[in-house]
Amino acid sequence: MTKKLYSALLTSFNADGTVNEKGTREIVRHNIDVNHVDGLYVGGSTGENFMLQTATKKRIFEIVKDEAGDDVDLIAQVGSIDLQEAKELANYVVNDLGYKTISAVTPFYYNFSFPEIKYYYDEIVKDVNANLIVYSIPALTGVSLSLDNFAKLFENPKIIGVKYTNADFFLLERLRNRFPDKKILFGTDEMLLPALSLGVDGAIGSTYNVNAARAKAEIEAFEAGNMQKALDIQHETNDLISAILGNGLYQTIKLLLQDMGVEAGYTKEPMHKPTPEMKTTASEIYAKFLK
Ligand code: SI3
Repeated sequence: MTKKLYSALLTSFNADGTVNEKGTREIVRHNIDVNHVDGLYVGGSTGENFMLQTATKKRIFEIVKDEAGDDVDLIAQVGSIDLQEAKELANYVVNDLGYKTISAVTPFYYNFSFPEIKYYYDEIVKDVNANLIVYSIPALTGVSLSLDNFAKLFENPKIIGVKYTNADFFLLERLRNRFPDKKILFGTDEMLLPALSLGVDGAIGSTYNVNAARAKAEIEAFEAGNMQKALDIQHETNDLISAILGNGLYQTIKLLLQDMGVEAGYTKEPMHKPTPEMKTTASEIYAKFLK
C-alpha cells in the first residue's frame, strides 16, 4: 500500500473531563497493534483538542509519544487562535518530545485576512526544526483557502502539505495537479474513494480508529485497479459511517472501541455523555458492522 492511513486520535476522558491516561494509551495501542495504521494525528478535532487547556494538550502529546515511540508516524496538531500557544506547543512537541511533523488548523472565528493566516503559519514553523501540514476544515472553521492561497503558503519549504477535510473536489484536483510534490492527506472518511481517484497521498480520519481494516482493504483494491471492490467497500463503510453519525460521532466511536475492549472513556463537556439509547444503538452498530 503506497497511500498512508492515519487515525485521527481520540482522547479518553474520565467522567469529570480529566484525561484518562490508561485509556488514551489503550487507544494508541489499539491503533498500532490491531489497526496497523501508518500514523496518528494527535490533537485534532477528534482528540477534542479545541476544548482543552495548554497543559492538558501537552500531556496528551507526551502520553502518545511515550506510548507510540517511533512505531508509527506521529503528526501533532498545535494550531490555536492564540498564536503564542500554537508556537509554545510547536516548540514543546518538537524540542521536548521529538515529534517530526506538526500541523495547524487555520486560525478561525475572527475572519482573519489571508496575509494574517500566512503570518500565522510562517510564525509557527519559524523557530522549530519540523515540517508542517496545514489543517484545512472549512465546515468547522469557516475558513476556505483558495488555490492561490495554498500556493503562497507552500512557498515556505517547511509547509509540506495539507490535511484536506473538505468536499470540494474541484479544488482538490487543482491542488493535486499544481503541487505534485506536496502531501495531501484527505480527511473526510465517507468520501475516501473519490479522493483516492484524484491522487491524494493518504487519509486521516476519526472512523479509522474502528474501521481501519475496511479503509486499508479499499486502498489496496484501488491500488490494484479493482474499482468495483473499492466501491463496494466504500458503500459498506458509508453504511457504518451513516449509522455512527446518526448516533453521535465521537461518543459512538468511543462506545465501539469499548465493545472492542478499549477503555475509550467519555467525551468532554459540553459534549454530552452517551444516553442508554446511544449505548444500545452503538452495540447494534458494533454487531452489524464490526464484530
Ligand atoms: O482533526 C481530526 O481529528 C480529523 O482528522 C478530523 C476528520 O477530518 C474527521 N472530521 C471531524 C470533524 O471529525 C472525519 O474523520 C470525520 O469524523 C468523518 O469523516 C465522519 O464524518
